[in-house]
Amino acid sequence: MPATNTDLRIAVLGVGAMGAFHADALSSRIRGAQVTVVSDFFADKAAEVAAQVGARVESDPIAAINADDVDAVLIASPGKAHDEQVSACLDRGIPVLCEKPLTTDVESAYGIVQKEQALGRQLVQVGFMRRFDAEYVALKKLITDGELGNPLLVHCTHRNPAAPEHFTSEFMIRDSVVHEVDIARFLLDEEITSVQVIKGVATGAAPAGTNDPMLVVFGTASGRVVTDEIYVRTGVAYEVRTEVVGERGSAMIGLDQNLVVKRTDGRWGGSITPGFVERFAAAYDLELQRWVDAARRGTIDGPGAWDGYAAVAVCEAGVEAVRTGETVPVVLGERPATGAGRSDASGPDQGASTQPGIVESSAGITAPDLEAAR
Ligand code: ISE
Repeated sequence: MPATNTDLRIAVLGVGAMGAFHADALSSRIRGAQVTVVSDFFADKAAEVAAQVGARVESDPIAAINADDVDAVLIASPGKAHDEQVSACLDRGIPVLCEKPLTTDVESAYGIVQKEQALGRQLVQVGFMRRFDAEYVALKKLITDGELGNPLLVHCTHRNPAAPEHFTSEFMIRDSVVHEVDIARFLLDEEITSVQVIKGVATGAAPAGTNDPMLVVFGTASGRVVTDEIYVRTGVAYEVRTEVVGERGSAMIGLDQNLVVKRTDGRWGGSITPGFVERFAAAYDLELQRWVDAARRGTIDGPGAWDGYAAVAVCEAGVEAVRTGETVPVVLGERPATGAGRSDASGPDQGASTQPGIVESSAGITAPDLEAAR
C-alpha cells in the first residue's frame, strides 16, 4: 500500500515468523500504516525484512520504541522481552500491539495493567486474533443474543499437525491453550477461576516426558465448565473447534473452516487449513486494521492489558496443574473499574462489513456463513 504522510508509523520488534508476517501485512494489505523501523536480535533477519517493507533497521528495540519516526509499536519478539518493551511503550505513551504472552510471569503482567491504569489511557492491545475471526464473532453473537439460552459448557479442540521438540506440556499450555483461555473469557464474559489438566496416553510422536494430547478443564467464576483438548502432533492439519452448549441449544464453529469442498467421483471431501496463519488469515488482517485505525486515534480496539494479564495468570496456574496434577485456583488482582486496563469484554466493535450472517444448515445446525463474511 503506498505510504501517505498521515500513515501510522510502526516499529516491528522481532521479525521471526509472526513479526515478518505482520510486517508484510502492514506494508501491503493494511490501510493507513507504514512500517518505518524493524528491530531483531538477528541483524541479518532484521535487514532482510526491513528491505522487503522499505523500513530502516534499529538494532536496539528500546531505541526503536523511542524513535522520532515511530508512532506505534508491534511486538513479536520472544515473550521474555515483552515486559521491558511494553513498559517502554507506556513510558512513551504510544499504542502497542503485543503478541501473546503479555509478559512471562503474573507479577509483571499485573504491573503492566497498573502502569497503564496510572497513565489513564488504554494503549496496550494483546494479539488474541481469534476475537476477530468471523466464526468466533458469530458464536459470541449467538450467546449475547440469547439464542442458545444460558451457556452451560464450552468444549474446545485445538490440534496442530506438528510441533518441534521444545513444545513441552508446559509450553503447550502457555503457547497454544492460551488461545482457549482468551476465547472462553471472551465468549462467556467472565473470568476463569481454576485449571485442571488430565494427561492420558501420549502420542508416539511426542518426545519422552511430554503429555501430548492433554485435556484441560477450566472452571469459571459463575461455575461453568470449559474443556480444551490440546493435541499438537496430530499429523493431520490445523483443527480448531469450539462448541458452546446452552440451556436452549448448542452451536459449534470450526467444522467447515476454509473448506474447499470437492464433489467428484461420487465422493465428497475437501482440504483443511494446514496451519494457524491460513486458518486465521482474515482475523489477523482485521485485527491489524482495527489496531491501526484505533492507534491513529491514540487508543486500542481489542483485547487489552487486563485480558493479557488474565491469560498469563490462568496459563501459569495451568502449568502448575501440569506439574502437580492438582486443580489449581486462579486468583486475580483487582481489576481497574473503568478506563485503562479495562477492555470491552465483548471484544472489538465489529463493523457491519465484518459481521458474518448466520445460516441454518439443512441439519438445522446454525453455522456462520463465511462466504457472507468475506
Ligand atoms: C501458536 O503460537 C499460535 O499462536 C497458534 O494460534 C496456535 O494454534 C499454536 O498452537 C501456537 O503454537
